[in-house]
Amino acid sequence: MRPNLGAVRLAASAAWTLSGNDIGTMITAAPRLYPHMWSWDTAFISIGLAHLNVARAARELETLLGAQWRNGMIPHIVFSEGTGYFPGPERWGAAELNTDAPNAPRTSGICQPPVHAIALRRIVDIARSQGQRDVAFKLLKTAWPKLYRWHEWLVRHRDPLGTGMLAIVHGWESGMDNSPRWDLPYAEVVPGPDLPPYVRLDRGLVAADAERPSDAEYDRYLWLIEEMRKVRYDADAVVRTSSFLVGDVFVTALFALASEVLATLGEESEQPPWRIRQLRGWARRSRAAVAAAYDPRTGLARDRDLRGDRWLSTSTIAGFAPLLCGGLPVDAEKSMLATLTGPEWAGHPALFARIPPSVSPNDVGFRPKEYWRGPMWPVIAWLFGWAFAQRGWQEESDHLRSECLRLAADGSFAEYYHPVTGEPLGSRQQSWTATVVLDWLH
Ligand code: 9YW
Repeated sequence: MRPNLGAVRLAASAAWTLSGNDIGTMITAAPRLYPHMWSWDTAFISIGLAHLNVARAARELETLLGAQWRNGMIPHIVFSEGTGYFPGPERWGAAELNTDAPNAPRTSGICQPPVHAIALRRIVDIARSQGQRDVAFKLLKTAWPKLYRWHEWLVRHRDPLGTGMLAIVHGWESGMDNSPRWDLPYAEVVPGPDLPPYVRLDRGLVAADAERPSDAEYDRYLWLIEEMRKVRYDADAVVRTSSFLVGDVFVTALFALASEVLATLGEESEQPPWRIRQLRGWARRSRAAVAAAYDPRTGLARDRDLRGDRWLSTSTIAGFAPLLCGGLPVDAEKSMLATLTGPEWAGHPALFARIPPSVSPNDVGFRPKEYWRGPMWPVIAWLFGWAFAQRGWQEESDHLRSECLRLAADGSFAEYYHPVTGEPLGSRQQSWTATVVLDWLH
């Protein structure tokens, strides 16, 4: 029988999970599989921490921001001293090759989705609700300029067409590593004979190999790092030379949403008005780019392969990106919301919980155990739930919350779940799963 913890025990185990993953200098993404700090995980982790200890949450976010590159990029991994994850700092060689990268802590050379302003918003609100206005204000004052520089870096270096559609140079940057969204562009990434040999460390560690990306996928992930090393992680040279360059509609929607959030936080902390205006302008442009990616034939938004100069119409959860940031005509938006909650997606009769899986169970490419090719990821449900509440869709937001809490009631805090059976998959005690549960329980 599947365990079913009550709210109090579930909250206590979530807190226990976070403290178990606290190695003193940081909270790692997961105990064995991911013994370091991941950029977007940390944004979510700090939200959960805020419910337990606001000062600790502020410190966690500040640790990540302390590893920001001099050019403004927030790196996708901040390495701890821990071992057991590949590729580690030596394989990336970021600090050796680029003077913008910090020497300590060591970091990777790419980035992840810009959800940090959303975390700052949550922490500030939680702090205020607990009467800790001073902690909130201090965090806002230190974090805001850094997040502004991060958004500025994205606009300066990742908008190659100048349309507001932000580009990624590696599937890892999307946070949805092996999503079928990237199958076509990855097919054009051909690892060269000079790909240095490597040994994967994730095999057989916490999950069956079939729940992780394949070796052929890993060869391509590693090859892209080689390409970036050749241009010493120079931001513009990477965009010019990477054999993978895709306008990511989900990242773009998160950027639009987060830029609006950051602008409002800027008003609350008396930041320069021109910067606030600029953030709203970036949000507007990226919202328009997301709307322009909408395909009326499928009712979903598309990514844009910038190397192949083609739309990528693969149907995945990312196609609902416009619901995060708005910008679609009312009718299109209504029907997209109905699709998300309807029988193709969250309302599919076979599902364990009524939350959207990463790929529709009706899709030929649906693989219910395989990472971003079918499983449910609580953190993605949280993002939609949070955005829906902002957009005034309270009922839909509450529904995602209660269904996701039902999914997570087994207390495993799995990295992802089988959409049909609710079986926990991937890592257990994954920090960001614990954190979204904590936020939902408060
Ligand atoms: C990897 C840490 C990270 C997440 C990503 C997820 C996975 C790591 O784990 O990638 O080595 O493949 O895809 O979104 O940040 O939880």
